Amino acid sequence: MQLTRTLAASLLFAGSALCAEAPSTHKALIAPKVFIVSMFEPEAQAWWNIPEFNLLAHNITIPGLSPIFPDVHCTEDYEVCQLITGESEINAAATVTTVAFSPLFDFTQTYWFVAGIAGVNPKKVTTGSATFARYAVQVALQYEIDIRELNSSYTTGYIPQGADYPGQYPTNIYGTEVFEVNSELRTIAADFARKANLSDSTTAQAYRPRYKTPSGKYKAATLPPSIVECDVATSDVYYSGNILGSAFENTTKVLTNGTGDYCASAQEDNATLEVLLRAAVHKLTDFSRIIVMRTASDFDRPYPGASATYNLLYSEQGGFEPALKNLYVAGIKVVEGIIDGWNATFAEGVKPTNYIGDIFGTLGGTPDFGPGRKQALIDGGAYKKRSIPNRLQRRG
Ligand SMILES: *[C@@H]1O[C@H](CO)[C@@H](O)[C@H](O)[C@H]1NC(C)=O
Ligand SMILES: *[C@@H]1O[C@H](CO)[C@@H](O)[C@H](O)[C@H]1NC(C)=O
Ligand SMILES: *[C@@H]1O[C@H](CO)[C@@H](O)[C@H](O)[C@H]1NC(C)=O
Ligand SMILES: *[C@@H]1O[C@H](CO)[C@@H](O)[C@H](O)[C@H]1NC(C)=O
Ligand SMILES: *[C@@H]1O[C@H](CO)[C@@H](O)[C@H](O)[C@H]1NC(C)=O
Ligand SMILES: *[C@@H]1O[C@H](CO)[C@@H](O)[C@H](O)[C@H]1NC(C)=O
Ligand SMILES: *[C@H]1O[C@H](CO)[C@@H](O)[C@H](O)[C@H]1NC(C)=O
Repeated sequence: MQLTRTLAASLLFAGSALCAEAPSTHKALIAPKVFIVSMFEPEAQAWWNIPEFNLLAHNITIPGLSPIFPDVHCTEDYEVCQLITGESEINAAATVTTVAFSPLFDFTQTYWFVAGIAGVNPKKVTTGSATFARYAVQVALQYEIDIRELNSSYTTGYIPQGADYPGQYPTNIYGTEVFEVNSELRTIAADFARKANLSDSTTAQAYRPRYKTPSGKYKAATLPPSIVECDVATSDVYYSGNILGSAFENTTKVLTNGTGDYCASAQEDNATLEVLLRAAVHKLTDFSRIIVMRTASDFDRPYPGASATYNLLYSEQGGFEPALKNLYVAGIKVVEGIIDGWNATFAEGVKPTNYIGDIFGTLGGTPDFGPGRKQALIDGGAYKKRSIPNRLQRRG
């Protein structure tokens, strides 16, 4: 495999101008220690013009990347690289597939560092914080009926696929509903990030007290930014409000069998993880080397008394700037921690003690969520044999 890829890479370099700039080491594949996954330009720029390294030393154009982000960026020595997916699940899947399966790279020892901003659950975190996930849950992969066409038995319009009511476990499984990453690595990464002095804004400081309530249910939202280990939801739909916030909190619980702790919402992570999993099946990537960090740019639901539209469209929460800044401020500690500890720890890898992978158990082991490999494969593949009507035939 290694030989084939080296050969393919040489052929690529020799045969065409695919690279804006071909790496000087033609014989060796590019083997980054850390690969930063950014989703859009402001997240990417947070890592440019920093004193530690120059990610723009090499721009490598790869066919298949986003039309607006056509290059992978790498430092002079290729130890740290960065891609920019473009936003939402389709862009993330297409871009990460292009890179993960590219013959230019050797990713067998690479740490994938998803570093993006996110909306956050005020019960768990405040703006400016950096969250580190163990689970990523594709919360909107469900049926949906507008709540106005449902009766009072329904508290949300989202119904798990193959189920009748919210809160039930889905019986139609696509395989991307939940990913679980290395929780030992997550803790190490979060501890690195805790060395950072997080950035904040005066606007955010002025906004947070609005989440004070007598019960203290949003206490986390009123505190200064911090590092929090909690889970991320993925949805193409950029949602806001109490009902969807609560609905997806519940979906996370159901899909992770009660273990997941929903705190951040983004539009890409499960797509990225699905690709890294498919690449891991072919030993191109190591699924135990993934860190998912999301910094908090805004709240997913309003403070008590305010509306969902105000929260989404009109509020000045002051979290966007510090969230972008903290991608670098917290993230650089993670990158440096990995590189400085390479020989001692990270070259060999951090052994996970938890299950890692998807709901099918694709990488081996026994998922600690989902109905078990056997049933998941039945629910995922054998639906045609079942005689349950319409809703099961309409999967796409
Ligand atoms: C890489 O691209 C960036 C813009 O995206 C540019 O600023 C930088 O100079 C380029 N680097 C090289 C080595 O051409
Ligand atoms: C609401 O609709 C569901 C599905 O049609 C039905 O089973 C249930 O009895 C209805 N509940 C009420 C309170 O009307
Ligand atoms: C953290 O940064 C703030 C300003 O952003 C500064 O006032 C404070 O002294 C810093 N604390 C430490 C421990 O570096
Ligand atoms: C989430 O679950 C809680 C507890 O079961 C329930 O009270 C709440 O209505 C659910 N939220 C939604 C939007 O369905
Ligand atoms: C790590 O190991 C490599 C190869 O053995 C060596 O060249 C390098 O100096 C070591 N780095 C550190 C920081 O010890
Ligand atoms: C997760 O919950 C579902 C639905 O309640 C159940 O069928 C399944 O066995 C549970 N899986 C694990 C690993 O506990
Ligand atoms: C999405 O990925 C996160 C990790 O970032 C994982 O916790 C979650 O279970 C995944 N969800 C889905 C539906 O794939």
